Amino acid sequence: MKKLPIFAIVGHPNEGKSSIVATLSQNDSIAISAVPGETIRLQRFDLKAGHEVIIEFVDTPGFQNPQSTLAWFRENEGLGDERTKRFIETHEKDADYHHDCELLRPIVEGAGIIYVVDASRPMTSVDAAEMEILRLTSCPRMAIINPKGEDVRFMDSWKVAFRQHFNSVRTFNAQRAGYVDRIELLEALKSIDQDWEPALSRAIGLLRQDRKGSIERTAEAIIDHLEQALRCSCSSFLEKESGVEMEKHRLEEEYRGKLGRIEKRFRDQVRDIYSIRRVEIELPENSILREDLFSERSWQALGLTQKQLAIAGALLGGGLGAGADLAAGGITFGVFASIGAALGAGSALWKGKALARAKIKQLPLGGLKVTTGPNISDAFPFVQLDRDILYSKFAANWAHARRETSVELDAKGEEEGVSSRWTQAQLKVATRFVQAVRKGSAEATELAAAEFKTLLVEALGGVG
Ligand SMILES: Nc1nc2c(ncn2[C@@H]2O[C@H](COP(=O)(O)OP(=O)(O)OP(=O)(O)O)[C@@H](O)[C@H]2O)c(=O)[nH]1
Ligand SMILES: [Mg+2]
Repeated sequence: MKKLPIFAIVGHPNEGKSSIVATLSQNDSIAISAVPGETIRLQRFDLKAGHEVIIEFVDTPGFQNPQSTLAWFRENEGLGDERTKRFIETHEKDADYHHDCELLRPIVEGAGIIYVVDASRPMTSVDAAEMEILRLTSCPRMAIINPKGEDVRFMDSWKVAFRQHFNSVRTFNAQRAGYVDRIELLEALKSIDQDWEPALSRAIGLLRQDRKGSIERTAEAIIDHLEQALRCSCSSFLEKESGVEMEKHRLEEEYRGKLGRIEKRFRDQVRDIYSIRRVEIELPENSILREDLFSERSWQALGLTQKQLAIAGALLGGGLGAGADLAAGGITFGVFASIGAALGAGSALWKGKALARAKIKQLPLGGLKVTTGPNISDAFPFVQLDRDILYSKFAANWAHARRETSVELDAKGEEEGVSSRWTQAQLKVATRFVQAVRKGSAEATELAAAEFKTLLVEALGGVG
């Protein structure tokens, strides 16, 4: 049994080799460029499950001199790796064969080959030479069609050639492949060399386990975020009643800003869970997630149906009805008259830190405390939840090769909200959590969170 499965990615410049490595190894720091010749030397990237390296991918610049390399391979006989070894020994000091030697080296070390082509272009004699060299090395090898363009005219001729030269042929779009596509490709790699089967099966098992952990952490992050969003409020203190209307507007802005910041923190956390280190992952053009949290489109597309809202309303008791929600987004204002001694936590927000507690007593009596939030609408928690779930699914299936903003996601890339499909029993689980948070009971919140987590794990697509 070979220990660590190693695969070298080979192909013409600009065919998407580094993109395949980035998506398979879940590493978005790999250099990908529209200009051919980006990768100029061999680079090794590990795919890890937890801290354990389970597969190694070797990114290569591709062949430098395939025609004359093939000529040499044809002139020189040799069994197994022996001929490849001799080729490297003979050419390693020759600058004309630098890349060829480099990419053949992992094969001698026991690596398999993943040959990448963009099958939207016709096959050339250079491609034929490359495929023939790989066949003559007799290493385990798979061809991957990375369909960069829509053109399928040449697909059949590619497939015929592939069948003659490779143990397996797969289509894999490096910029769109999600978790399931990645697992399927790894499963297929098992078939190119039986010796790898045990190690790859173990690797896939560890990846699934790792995925399970990520989904559970995501569910926990959603629960934390929802709790913060439900508790979120802003207050200030006014000396005169005449300023209340203006202050309400200002506070509403402040409240929205605060919600936005805690949602951003949540999204940062989710990206971190899925090893997305690029600061902004680009949401598709028509994504509902690009909408403001309180926009009408968000509240129509996400959250509960009218029928469910009636159920949630009854379970929550005393919230706002659906009609009022759409108008105000459930943002409520409290205006409280206060006197110096009664100033609570809200007053500390007044003029920020300038207001020291010791000075509170010097405040004129009879001021007003203005508060925005917490949000009391029945619909709000579910709109926020759907946003979190959609974002999480998007991040969980992010292809680490994606760079350009122009990349469109498949229609299945974004679904409508999840909560509108929840049954009464599921709504009960969710509302129990919302209610516990609103009541401010830490114990009840913790208790409800456990069951809620199971529901969220399921909503995130299960852990399979
Ligand atoms: N549309 C589309 N573009 C892709 C796909 N895969 C890669 N590309 C683009 O093709 C270009 C080349 O991708 P790379 O991954 O750098 O290709 P490479 O084979 O490593 O290139 P070199 O290192 O130059 O040999 C980049 O602009 C990629 O964004 C794909 O599946 N679809
Ligand atoms: Mg490259």
